[in-house]
Amino acid sequence: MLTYYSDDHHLHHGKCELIDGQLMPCFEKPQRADHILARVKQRQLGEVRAPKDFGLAPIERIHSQAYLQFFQGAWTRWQEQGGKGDLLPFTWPARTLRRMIPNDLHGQLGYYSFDGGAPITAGTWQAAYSAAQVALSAQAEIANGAHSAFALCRPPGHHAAADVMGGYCYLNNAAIATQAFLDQGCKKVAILDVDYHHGNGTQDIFYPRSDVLFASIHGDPAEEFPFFLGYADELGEGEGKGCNFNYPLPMGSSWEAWSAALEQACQRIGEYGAEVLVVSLGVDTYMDDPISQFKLDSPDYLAMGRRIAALGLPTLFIMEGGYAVEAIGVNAVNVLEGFEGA
Ligand code: SP5
Ligand code: ZN
Repeated sequence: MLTYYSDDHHLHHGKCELIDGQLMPCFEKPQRADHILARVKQRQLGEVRAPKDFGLAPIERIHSQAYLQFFQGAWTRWQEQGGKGDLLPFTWPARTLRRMIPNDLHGQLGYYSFDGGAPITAGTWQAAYSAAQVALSAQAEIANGAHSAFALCRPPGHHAAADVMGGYCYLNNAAIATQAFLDQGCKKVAILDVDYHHGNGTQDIFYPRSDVLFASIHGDPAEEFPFFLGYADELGEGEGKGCNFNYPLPMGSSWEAWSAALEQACQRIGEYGAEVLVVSLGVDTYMDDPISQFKLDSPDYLAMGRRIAALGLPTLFIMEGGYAVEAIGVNAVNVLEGFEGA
């Protein structure tokens, strides 16, 4: 299968994040994509192509103008203020406060984010913009008849909502690609989110809609980030009722429990009658992942790919999380090789 990839991801390299009370080097770092790319080449998965530029229009189909303008201009504003270090939020409009859009940069940053895990650096906008173009380029490949394609996106996207960044995510690559399929005439798209964390941004974007089915297998939000979305009783609203399926699993879950959830998710996707499948491919379900609590092993990712392939749908794989950098290439490419029947 073809891989789309842009070196621009190197432009985004945040310095630190708060983990268990300590400032740690960002887990979401450039070496992640470098390792995956190396494995794609080593396994000769297929040609690696640079993305085309589809411009802002397909991104604006998902993200609000105000949010995009804020994100695109935030670093320059920070520099004009003499800002040192990464731009990070420190106050959010929690339940007791009003949802004002203040004038101040940090006030606006709080308004447009839900956690302190998405630092804005000099190159963050360009890296995120290029990641969205990578997703759109792989999407176009499938729209033009390919059975599968791999968007090696970085930074990831599934925690980003229409006007909210967080969880290492800025632009929702999977949602942008999904909307592109619909805008090109597809009637029903399914998104399967296998990242360890619930894809809260993707769920929120499509929650009231029946043209997208969202299914996510993840650490129980009662115990795990993002905590405030991803419970099993979230089934969609309005026309979207019955088009959202969450499979929260306990900490320590291994392939046995995980694959049972995958079976149920695949059942739903089959019943839904999707024309295309978008996979939010996170491999932070791996046993040695430094911030996650599932116990999948490398061969399990081959089985994951085989089960996804059995749906028989044209499938767009979009890279999300995975922080055990030494194994991330093997695990991500194992899904793709399993899919291809290798
Ligand atoms: C795309 C993606 O995978 N984003 C994940 C963002 C997770 N951020 C919160 C991390 C909290 C980690 N807590 C780990 C405790 C380890 N002792
Ligand atoms: Zn994740």
